[in-house]
Amino acid sequence: MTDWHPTACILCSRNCGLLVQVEDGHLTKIRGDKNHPVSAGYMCQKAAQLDHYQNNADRLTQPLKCQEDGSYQPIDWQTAIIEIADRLLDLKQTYGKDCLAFYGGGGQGNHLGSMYSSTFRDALEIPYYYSALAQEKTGDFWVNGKLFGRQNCHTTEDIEQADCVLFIGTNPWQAHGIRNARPTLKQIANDNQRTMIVIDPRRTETAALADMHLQLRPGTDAFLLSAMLAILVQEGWEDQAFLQEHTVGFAEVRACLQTIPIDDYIERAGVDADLVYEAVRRFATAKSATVRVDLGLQQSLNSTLNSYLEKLLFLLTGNLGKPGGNNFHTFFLPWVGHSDGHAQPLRQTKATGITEIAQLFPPNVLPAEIESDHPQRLRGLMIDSANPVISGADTQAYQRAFTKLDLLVVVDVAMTETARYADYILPAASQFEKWEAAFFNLEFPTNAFHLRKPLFAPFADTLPESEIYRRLAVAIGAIPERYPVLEQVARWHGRWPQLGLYRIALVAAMALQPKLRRTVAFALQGSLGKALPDDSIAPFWGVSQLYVQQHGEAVARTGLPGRGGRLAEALFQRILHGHSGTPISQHRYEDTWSLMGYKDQKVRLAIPELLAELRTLQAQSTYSWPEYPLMLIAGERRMYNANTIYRNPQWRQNDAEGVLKIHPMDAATLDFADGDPALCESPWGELLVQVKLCDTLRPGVVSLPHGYGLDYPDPNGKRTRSGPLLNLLTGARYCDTISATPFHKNVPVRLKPIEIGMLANLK
Ligand SMILES: Nc1nc2c(c(=O)[nH]1)N[C@H]1C(S)=C(S)[C@@H](COP(=O)(O)OP(=O)(O)OC[C@H]3O[C@@H](n4cnc5c(=O)[nH]c(N)nc54)[C@H](O)[C@@H]3O)O[C@H]1N2
Ligand SMILES: Nc1nc2c(c(=O)[nH]1)N[C@H]1C(S)=C(S)[C@@H](COP(=O)(O)OP(=O)(O)OC[C@H]3O[C@@H](n4cnc5c(=O)[nH]c(N)nc54)[C@H](O)[C@@H]3O)O[C@H]1N2
Ligand code: SF4
Ligand SMILES: [Mo]
Repeated sequence: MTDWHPTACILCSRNCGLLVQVEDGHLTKIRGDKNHPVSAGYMCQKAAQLDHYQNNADRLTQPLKCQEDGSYQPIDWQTAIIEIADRLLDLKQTYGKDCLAFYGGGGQGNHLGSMYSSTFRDALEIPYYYSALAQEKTGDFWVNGKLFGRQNCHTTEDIEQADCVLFIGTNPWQAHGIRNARPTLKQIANDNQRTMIVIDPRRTETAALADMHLQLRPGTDAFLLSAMLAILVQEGWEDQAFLQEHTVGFAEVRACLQTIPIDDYIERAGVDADLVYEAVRRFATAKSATVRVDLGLQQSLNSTLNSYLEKLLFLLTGNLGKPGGNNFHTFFLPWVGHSDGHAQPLRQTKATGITEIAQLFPPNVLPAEIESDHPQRLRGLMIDSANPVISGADTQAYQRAFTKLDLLVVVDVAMTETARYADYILPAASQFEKWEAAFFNLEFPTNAFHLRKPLFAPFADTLPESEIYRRLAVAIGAIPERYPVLEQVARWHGRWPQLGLYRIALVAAMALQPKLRRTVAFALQGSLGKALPDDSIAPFWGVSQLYVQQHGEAVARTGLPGRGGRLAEALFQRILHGHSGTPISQHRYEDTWSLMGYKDQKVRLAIPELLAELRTLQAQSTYSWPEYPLMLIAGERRMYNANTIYRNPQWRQNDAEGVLKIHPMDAATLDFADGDPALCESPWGELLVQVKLCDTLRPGVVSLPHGYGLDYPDPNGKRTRSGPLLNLLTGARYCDTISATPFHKNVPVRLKPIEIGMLANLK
């Protein structure tokens, strides 16, 4: 009988535990792993296709260097590493470190390498770190900083226990984002004691299960949510005891909310007023209520303000820090930073002057930073685990800007549209060919972590990122090739971890050599790593130590023995041997408050910048694109899209074309029938699409899927683009003023019929 091996799905932030069978380098059978502490056997239809990630025609096999004629030739690892290191150092010396940036460093499932890439980044002092997170979540992080004292005080949702669940701009049925989405949603729908409310311009699969659906006009969340909050205070439904005990600033917020013209705002949002009043009543009077949001709220007009308003909903009703509410969670490895200007001055980009949030910079400004004529413009860029030519707003801007870089290095498993602009392409081993882990450990009260063993040896001449960045760090002179003393002590540790000798030696070495402190991930890899099944996992020993220092009691509550260093050792051993994932901490609900940034544990409800924006909302015109009468949702999550992780379009079991959904009324006005081709034009670009009539949309709204438009060889070997490359339609400057997150969900467009004869001339 063939063995089932534990691993995880790498397609979305849930990282469901899987059991797989393998044969001849293929994943042959895939099912959910019941032993996974969070997903407990769940998986969705996308995971069944994972062999398309592992095996496809675009897998990179060896390092490549771009030649003068634009072609790529193989180059050996050592030469590539030395040339890249020299060119990075040379750029830094010639133009100063501000000319360097890093993008990505971990996708939906491969975060282990980011411990090494971030250490390399720090060692080279690369100041600008761009990330896909900063085109969705930085508005949220900024608000968290103001309300809770730190930008990484991130809240989770206790959906399973909530009496009332409010989903705003998210469709968990398809996108997941919550634990075991489909059974969880069905459970709420089948329980008439509980209420599900959805705010979405489409009647999504989630909305169809809901008790109430507020099908708003896209981009009007700030109007609808502020009207809901105004109703809440008008009716006196706020939780006075909670506000008194846990917050300051309510009077100021209430004064602002009392000026909201409720009926006008509800009308602008285009929803039925009675439905809105009833939704507020149900939410505010439920025993427990939680708010779950995602891109529909964060990638739409007023995005940072929206993030504030949705949080006020659970804060004013006292739903923070209790079962069935929103709660702070721990991070096993804190991958969201905090930028407050105290530890070091806040960094700003040179050309667009955008300020860091959570230590991140937004992809929306990247092309402008490269194309600028500022003397310290961006010249050297490293991209790892991201495909911004496809996924960033304004594809044309990326294509233009990337040709103006002095150096572009791409680390990926596949030959991507972004890699085609690189000077050097470094091939990474796939996530099933190396030890891996995802840092999306956002659970509360029980948090969990899953370290995965490789299923296969690295393909061809590929390397894991831990080794790629180690070699680069050695080549720039940041770390030694070996750590002989620590390595020796680590051997003893391997035999007698209970003596804690390695810990003492490491602390002493860091005290003696401050440089080692900055590159400790590599020191662990090069010493303790030698005594472990794989050197790349050694930093988790250090991470376990830090996690226990901060959350020791919660770690002990999971049933682990000892305290301090011993407890950390026990946690590390459990992670190392728990191949289906393990719990790492068990908090009590009241502990939520100790996870907050402000020492007095009081939420600062009034955010002056956003209250000011709220006061001027009325003057905001609801629609300012008369030439573009339709509103495009540019990036819907469907059955068969998964970012740009699968390259072979064959993985899709339906919707190969990635159709543009349009309401039958709009289709009738424009004289379109199902399956017609159309030209979709926005103020920023145009795209050929195929229309599909769909009455679940609000009239006036059209929708295209995210993650299409990749080039892949067809059966004759000819590279062909499949489906809409929708970022040809989006604009880099069409974004939030505070966070620069794009307004992808509210792109103004118009549709034109096209003759079949015109097709050949179009993109
Ligand atoms: N199948 C699949 N699942 C995925 C992914 C994938 O590519 N495919 N990607 C993963 C990633 S990276 C992410 S970030 C998540 C995103 O997960 P979600 O944000 O849940 O998914 P989306 O479909 O992008 O958008 C959510 C909803 O917002 C609605 N919406 C559009 N405009 C507005 C508006 O103005 N206001 C409101 N209130 N709603 C609006 C849309 O109709 C849509 O139903 O999904 C993850 N899961
Ligand atoms: N218009 C529009 N644009 C969007 C969105 C939208 O809704 N609308 N959604 C946005 C969102 S929420 C997100 S998160 C981004 C996602 O877009 P990106 O940040 O570009 O990330 P992915 O598409 O997940 O691409 C992951 C890359 O990692 C590579 N990879 C896979 N495994 C490994 C590995 O082990 N090592 C290395 N080095 N590489 C690996 C894959 O080959 C792929 O090239 O797209 C955004 N773009
Ligand atoms: S795509 Fe997300 S929800 Fe589906 S199996 Fe993978 S991790 Fe789980
Ligand atoms: Mo995302």
